[in-house]
Amino acid sequence: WNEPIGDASLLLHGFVLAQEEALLAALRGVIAEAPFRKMQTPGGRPMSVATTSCGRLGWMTDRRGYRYVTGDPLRGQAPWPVMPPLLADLAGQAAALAGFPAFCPDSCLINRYVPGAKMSLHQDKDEADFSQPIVSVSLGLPAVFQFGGLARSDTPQRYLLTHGDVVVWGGPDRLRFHGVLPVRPGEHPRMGAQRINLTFRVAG
Ligand code: MD3
Ligand code: FE
Repeated sequence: WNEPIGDASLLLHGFVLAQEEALLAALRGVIAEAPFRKMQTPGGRPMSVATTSCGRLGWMTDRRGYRYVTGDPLRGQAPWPVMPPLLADLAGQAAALAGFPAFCPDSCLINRYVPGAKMSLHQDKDEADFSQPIVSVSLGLPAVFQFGGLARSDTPQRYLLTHGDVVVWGGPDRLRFHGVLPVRPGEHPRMGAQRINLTFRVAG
């Protein structure tokens, strides 16, 4: 079912489950080409999530800052894997249901959380056009998502994101602070002891 969670954000429970196997096969292909790696924050601390990307632009962070790049730093600036059309289509369909009919992402950031990994409250501000929504797909172990306000100090709402859930974040919600609480230990029948989150963006 579809659950509005903000002025212009929509949680589509189980939206990708009908295409679970094709989606996982596409994801495996991307990861085989551009493996997960742990990046460093500009402050020099390792992120607890491991990341990779597909699409024209991939997100990275190192001592020089957060940014999108066309070449994978782990593979000699080779282009990021092509965004599998199935993934781009699913993201586009979800965005349309939330009122964004022409969503054409040029970047898909893939985050892997093992138990204990988390993402602290932050805003996504590295993209060029904040009028474009972000679409996320959650896979594997459940996680508590924190959805705050436009100020870091605003008390966040909490939502449980589970395997197959898709969220479209747009309009005034696009710049809300958000984060993920530490993933609890567990074993997902299809994904094992991990959570994988895909975020589709128009970055450039
Ligand atoms: C709400 N990832 O990669 S996805 C991120 O589960 C990130 O890996 C989280 O935050 C994860 O930047 C959350 C959901 C998400 C993504 C971007 C948003 C929610 C958002 C941007 C604005 C508001
Ligand atoms: Fe984010």
